[in-house]
Amino acid sequence: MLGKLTLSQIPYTNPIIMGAFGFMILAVVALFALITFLHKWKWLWYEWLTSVDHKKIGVMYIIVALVMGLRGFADVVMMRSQLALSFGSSQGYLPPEHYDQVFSAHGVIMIFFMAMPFLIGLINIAVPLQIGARDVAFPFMNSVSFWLFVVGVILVNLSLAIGEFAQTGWVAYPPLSELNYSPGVGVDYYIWSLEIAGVGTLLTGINFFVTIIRMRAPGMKLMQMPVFTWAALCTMVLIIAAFPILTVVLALLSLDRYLGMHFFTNTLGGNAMMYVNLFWAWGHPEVYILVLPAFGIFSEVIATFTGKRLFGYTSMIYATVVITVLSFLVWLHHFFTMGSGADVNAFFSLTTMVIAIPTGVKIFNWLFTIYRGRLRFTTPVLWTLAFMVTFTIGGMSGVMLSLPGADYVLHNSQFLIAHFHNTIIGGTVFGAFAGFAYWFPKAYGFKLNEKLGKRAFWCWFVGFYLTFVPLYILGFMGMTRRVNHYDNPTWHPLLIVAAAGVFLTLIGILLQVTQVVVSFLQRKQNLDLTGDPWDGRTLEWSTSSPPPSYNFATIPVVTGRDAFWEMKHNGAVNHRPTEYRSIHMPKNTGAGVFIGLFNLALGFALIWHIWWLAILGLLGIVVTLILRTSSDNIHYYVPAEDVARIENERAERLAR
Ligand SMILES: [Cu+2]
Repeated sequence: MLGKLTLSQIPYTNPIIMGAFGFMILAVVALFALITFLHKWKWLWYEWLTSVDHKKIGVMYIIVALVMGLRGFADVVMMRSQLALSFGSSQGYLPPEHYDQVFSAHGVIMIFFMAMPFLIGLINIAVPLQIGARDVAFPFMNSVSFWLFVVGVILVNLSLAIGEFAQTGWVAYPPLSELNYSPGVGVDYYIWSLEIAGVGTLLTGINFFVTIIRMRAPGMKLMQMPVFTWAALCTMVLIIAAFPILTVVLALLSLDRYLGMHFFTNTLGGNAMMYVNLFWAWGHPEVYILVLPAFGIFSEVIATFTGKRLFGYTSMIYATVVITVLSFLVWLHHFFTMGSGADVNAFFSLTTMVIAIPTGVKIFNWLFTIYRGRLRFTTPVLWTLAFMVTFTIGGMSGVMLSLPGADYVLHNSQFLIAHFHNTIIGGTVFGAFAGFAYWFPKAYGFKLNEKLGKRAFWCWFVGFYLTFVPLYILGFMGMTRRVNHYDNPTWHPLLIVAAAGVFLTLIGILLQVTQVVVSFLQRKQNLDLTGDPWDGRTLEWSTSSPPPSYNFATIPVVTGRDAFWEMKHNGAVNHRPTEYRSIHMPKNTGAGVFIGLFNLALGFALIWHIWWLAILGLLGIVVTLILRTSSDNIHYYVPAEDVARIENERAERLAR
């Protein structure tokens, strides 16, 4: 009846896991109680959970990503404290089978359920506004994408206390991830949480690709699009081209595990290295899916806060396109040690080094934009400057690793850990935080508290170097990744320093949480009445904050790059239409939530081999899709008088 699921699968003897899961359940119950107490269930359902509005879907992505960021960081605290304690005779407090799950979950969560959705959230909020559109091309599909992501989040968190998570690292290389070495459900949680969330990501890729190509305001040519929109477009191309590879390689692994096939097994013709090749054929484009949007954010921030047009716009765009193409030609640098021969290694070494060139072009374009600009040191700017220093160091250690000779020594060492955290934290995380502070007033109508923002920044910045510089050194000292205990005395002091860095970063995170809470409490003082709190250059700043559901009462006509800047300086910004028209908009729908619920049932059932539930889940998905796509009650009109009232109120506010 319940397949593999029995009570013995609950690790109730493990106090750490039970404590963590108990805390999670408590937090959820407290949240539900608060919503009930505030009578907000109806509001939550009709205004948010069923929303097809890109702005609201974006906010929901970011909220879930932030919560998962806290979860992923809890894993960091566990790993660093374990390594600070587990020296010599002390085994620390995390046994190997638990420690392995912690670093595997940390990698999966931070990449799939924190960094990527954070950026997709920012893209959801900003891109349709930047191109002068009222929504994305497929609003319903956008809602489905979001809920498939949430299903992945729920499955990963359920694995904490119902069964186990993978103990394979975030890459789940076979043969370790095959059934004979991982007989538990951990790898199946890994497979289905990523397969389901991955389909959501692919749908997002298609959605925004079509939106950017087809829904730009009249006059906005490709080479007049904001840089962030260009970065988003290239990111969507990467998603559309790369994510199907991940879907297929995980499907093949599941065929090995469920049907005893031999794609990646040691025996009967299986080839584990085929998995590794396919995984990284997706994996390296994935790292650019993570960093290209951040590059776009930095470009927007620097142009806005220097009050200058971005230097080298065209070369910036070409650099992004070149990186997009090259990112498919370097994957083997993740396993030079496979022994594929000097010629093959040399090719992938060269292509990897070449990527440094377009990245360098970007760094110089940002520097030349700052040069002679009136730089305002706001929090988004601090994250951007920190990125430029930190990412450059990460890039340089990447070039070191791109030398097969050096990589043979440093592969899978702590040096590698330091390198990819250097690029992902220095690039993606700093970028996400810059974008969060930059577009927060647009989404919420008030600015974040700058003082707390700056204190959090400095804790993160110093904490980052305290944590990862020791790991670079430990890599040279021969410490490998994924060890939970060691007895080399020379490593211990460095691991203590790294642990101190993590605790300083933790203070930074607590300050960020405080910043959001305090900003909400002080929102009346920081209201953004103009919709243009930073004296912006692109179209999103031409709307009120938050923008009305229809974004633009009349679709703007674009006459050049930095469209809003043009409008502010040629007076078009003051133009008001003589009359407003009613606006055709998509209706909110619960179908996205139900497709999510049925996918959750399907995923959970596949993990635990509860076949009847899997069939029910699949049926539910199909029926919901048929009902939704055959319904014609999916649009509504915002009446012209409502539009006029909203726009007049705004004009009065601006005139005051
Ligand atoms: Cu790579």
